[in-house]
Amino acid sequence: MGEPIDAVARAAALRAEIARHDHAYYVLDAPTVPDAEYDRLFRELQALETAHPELRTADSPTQRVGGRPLSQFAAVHHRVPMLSIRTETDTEASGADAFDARVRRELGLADADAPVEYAAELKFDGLAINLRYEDGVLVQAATRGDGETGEDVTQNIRTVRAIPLRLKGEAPAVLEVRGEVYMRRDDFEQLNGRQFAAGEKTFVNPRNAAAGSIRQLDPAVAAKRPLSFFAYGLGETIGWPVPATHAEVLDALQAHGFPVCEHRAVLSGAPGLAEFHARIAALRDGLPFDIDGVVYKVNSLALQQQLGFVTREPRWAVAHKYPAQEAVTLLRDIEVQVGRTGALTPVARLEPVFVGGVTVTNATLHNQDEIDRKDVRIGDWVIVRRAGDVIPEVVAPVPERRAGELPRFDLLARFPRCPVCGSHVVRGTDEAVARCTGGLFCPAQRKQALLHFAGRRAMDIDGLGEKLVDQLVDAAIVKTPVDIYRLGILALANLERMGEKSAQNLLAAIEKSRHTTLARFIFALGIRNVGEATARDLARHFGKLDALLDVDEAALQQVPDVGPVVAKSIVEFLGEPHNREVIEQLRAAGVSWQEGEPTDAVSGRLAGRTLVLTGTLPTLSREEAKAMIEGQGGKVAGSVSKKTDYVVAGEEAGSKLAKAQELGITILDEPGLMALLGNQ
Ligand code: I6G
Repeated sequence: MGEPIDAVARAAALRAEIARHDHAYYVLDAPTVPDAEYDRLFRELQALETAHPELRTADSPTQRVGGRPLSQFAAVHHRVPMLSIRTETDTEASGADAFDARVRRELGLADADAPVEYAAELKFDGLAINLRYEDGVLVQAATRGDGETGEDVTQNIRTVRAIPLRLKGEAPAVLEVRGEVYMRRDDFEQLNGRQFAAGEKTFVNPRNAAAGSIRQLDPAVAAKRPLSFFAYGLGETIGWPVPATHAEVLDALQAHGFPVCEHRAVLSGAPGLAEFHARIAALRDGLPFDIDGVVYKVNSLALQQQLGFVTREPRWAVAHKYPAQEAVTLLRDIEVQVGRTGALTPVARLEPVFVGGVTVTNATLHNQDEIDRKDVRIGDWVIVRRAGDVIPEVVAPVPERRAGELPRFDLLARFPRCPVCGSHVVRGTDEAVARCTGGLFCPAQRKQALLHFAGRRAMDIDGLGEKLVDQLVDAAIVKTPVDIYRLGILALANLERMGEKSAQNLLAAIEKSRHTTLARFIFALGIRNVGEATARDLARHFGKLDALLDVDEAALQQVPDVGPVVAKSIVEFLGEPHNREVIEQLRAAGVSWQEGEPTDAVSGRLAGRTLVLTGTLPTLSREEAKAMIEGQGGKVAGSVSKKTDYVVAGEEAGSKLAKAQELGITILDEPGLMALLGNQ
């Protein structure tokens, strides 16, 4: 029984429309419809095909995913062998000269003859694939294998949305298109993030991720992998008008709906090739995908035929490489580098290796989480990557080369103290980074700490900016903030670009800064998580510096807006003897401020407010709640009246709660009270 004409026509129209949107989105990178509209079209087609299964054609976009898992891939014989391409490992311009000279010799050209015309493209770092279209429909996709026989990966290739399921334009009897399946770097990073979060294996680089995805036996898994594709050549063709040049072949493939990389050119002779090689080298790090070189082909297909092959490699093409961006070497040790903010970055000490054009001996490991994610251990053979000017990084270990059990690396266990200043190293519960608590004392943090100390909102030393701090620290004239107050005219005037007048101005500014406020002084100390507002709250709450110096975390949390994280930072900072020393030396050097009384009782958040407690609170005892309220200047009363501002009610609150409701008084639970106290 035939299907209703309407349904047949509608399904065909939907397939064509969805294919158009896919092409716009995945090939042209220029979406034409909102996602919701696309989804609606897709669902309509699915519904039609469910009602009329006969309408489900091989080129239907609904068929991109849905194949069953395989037990193994079938073998595919390539009707036209998939050749490999000769590589030119001389990464200099001379590599291009050598190829051009060979081509000219083989073609019997004399020096006086015209330059050869070449087509140049990028050498994408992915997996080569042959796509077979019969009567315009994708019927088979295969890997290269040994060039004669590959694996049938059609189900997985169908999931790659940039690959058309039906050719645009005139459909030849047979058209085999060759190209590279690859993964963009941003897609790769996101995929690895998702894999790690799901506790699944992460991939070493985009190439491995692409190849692994195409070799997946379960197409549902492959469908979740963000793969891309570039077409670059032909296999078998029947009934297809083959153009005269390679550049025109690429144009024709583009017209059939394939993605063809925009970075391609038709060039003249060796100088053209060398120029292309250099131009792409400059672009390389900014490309959204990895390449390992460029490909040159003699542009004329007639000349290609004349040149023919040596063994399995065409004489008319070459891949001109760039210096490899990855290499394998031995991880000898892990040390740490202390940054200007006190962050400890683990650094791999490597057996020297040539990568990305230089010899690399150190590479970053970022932080403990990254070490765990990659499972890198001292003694491992590791893959090191250096792309462009970026800092070399350890990408992954080579698990097959791990000699027996190696202990896991634990940064805090290995570096409980800062290797630069000996202060304790800590890592916040939600922080990826471990930090030195040395602050003002730690030489690694010295310049940063001094700049902060002298800043306009801190001690406000006019004229003590970045350049001067650099000079003073580099000349070892200033080590800690105290040294600023010991500066003399001689030391200053001898500095570069500093005349006597400027030196005098600076000394005057330093002198002026000696008299400050407690809030500014606390802020100037550069305690982590203590900003200007918190410093002000601390000054107001404690009134005197000595009152602050020996408090514990619980007492600190009585201060408005000071929660556990800030309280911990303060206690850690003040717990370091070096920091105490700096504070004492500053006082001894004459830095001073007006001290006051603790002021929360009159100016705390609850000053002038009356609260009533009733019932049992979930975590706070009545005494604790009372102390906290009073700590903020509030009063706790025994009964509810019109003068009551808040009633804090817990479990089994009785008549006081009823009375509060009657009087329309604001009722708080424990979290509400905490919020009121500024202690969420
Ligand atoms: O034209 C090409 C561009 C890129 C290629 C090529 C390539 O590799 C990523 N690889 C081969 C084997 C051939 N042409 C023949």
